[in-house]
Amino acid sequence: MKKLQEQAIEVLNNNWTGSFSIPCANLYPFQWFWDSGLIAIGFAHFDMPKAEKEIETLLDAQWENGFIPHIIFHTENDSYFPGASFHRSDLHPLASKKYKSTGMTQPPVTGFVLEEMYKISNQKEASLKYIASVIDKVYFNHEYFYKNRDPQNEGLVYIYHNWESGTDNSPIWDDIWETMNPPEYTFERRDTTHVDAAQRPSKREYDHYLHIIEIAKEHNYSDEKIAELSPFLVQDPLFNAMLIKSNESLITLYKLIGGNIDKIEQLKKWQEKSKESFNNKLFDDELGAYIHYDLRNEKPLRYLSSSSFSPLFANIPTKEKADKMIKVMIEKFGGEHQYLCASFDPTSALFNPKKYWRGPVWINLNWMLFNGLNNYGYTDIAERVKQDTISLIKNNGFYEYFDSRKEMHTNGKAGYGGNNFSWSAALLIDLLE
Ligand code: 9WN
Repeated sequence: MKKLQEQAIEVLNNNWTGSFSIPCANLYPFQWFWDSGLIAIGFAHFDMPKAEKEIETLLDAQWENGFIPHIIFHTENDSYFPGASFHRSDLHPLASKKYKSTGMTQPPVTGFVLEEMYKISNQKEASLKYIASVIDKVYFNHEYFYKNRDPQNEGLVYIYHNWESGTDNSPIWDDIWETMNPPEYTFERRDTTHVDAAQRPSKREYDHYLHIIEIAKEHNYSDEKIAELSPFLVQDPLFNAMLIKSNESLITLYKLIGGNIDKIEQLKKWQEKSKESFNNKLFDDELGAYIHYDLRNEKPLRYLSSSSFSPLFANIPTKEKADKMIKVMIEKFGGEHQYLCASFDPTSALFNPKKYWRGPVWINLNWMLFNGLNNYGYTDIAERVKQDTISLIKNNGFYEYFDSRKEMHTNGKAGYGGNNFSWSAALLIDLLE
């Protein structure tokens, strides 16, 4: 049998289209924002030109206002719903004229991805030259967020759709669905033709997803109107942690490049304010970790999920807060029958270890937690996250998500969603280095 690394490389090469990667054949046949970034980290270990091209293609789809869309529809393909003709990015006056896309975004990983690529590179000079040629686009993207997605000027940006979070059907959003009553739309799902419906969101959940987009489309994806009217408006700790981590990387990279004093100053200002608000507003002392905040209904969404621990990756908590978080992670997510780290609180009645973001383990979150835990010196638990990640993939294959219950892992059938999934392969390569 081939070594795990070789298998991972094969998955990535098979999902490479020539100028970007798809996350998974049939299920996700286009380019996705945060997938692209995480995939580039994997490629950087064995094929730097592909890693660079991946990011270049993503940034080529940037809008004139700095926005980067969550899906770029490079080709026609009806194996995914909703596609380009539903999303209609052309409604926005500043949308890319070259590529059709969605009118929503995803966690901004590109900044820290560039730094990871630089660290991995064994040709630092060439790598820095490449980074210098693309970094301003990433800066422009961050500027877009702070200018357009922070209506109360807190240093925390909002997401207006659950698909922007990347954690699509988390039970956290259930509270928001209760505030809405969307029409019963008629449409043909494609995801459930590729994956068992028990592992995917429900039809009613999709009605909510589509409805938020319909509202945004009625206003041509205007940020002002979305901030005013979208029934979904959330400050997400994972999303904001990605932005903060990426800010930090941009500072490091601009310093290496030289010059760019104004940008470095601005990035530092964003950092200071964002980290302060993040800790004041999103840390829940009683729960002992970070939570989401519903900006539309002005209320905290008091649930624990793997996103609650992601700020470790961006050096946001103090050591004291981090200690609390580790305790909660071990007590609630780290029982002896659980693989780390379930995407939702295994002690909650809403936990569902088979259903997408309602409980299964995801490799991208594990990769972030592994790195975050190590940064803070929690090396034992970091090692556990790493070994769990390797076991999950070794025992089941390169799936999209995995059952977090150890007892389910007896027959190699506890991997769910899409198989040969790109970021599971990419981040495993990085973990094994
Ligand atoms: C919607 C591509 C994406 C990931 C998301 C994951 C899933 C899409 C879907 O797949 O979402 O964006 O149709 O279910 O939740 O994190 O980026 O891999």
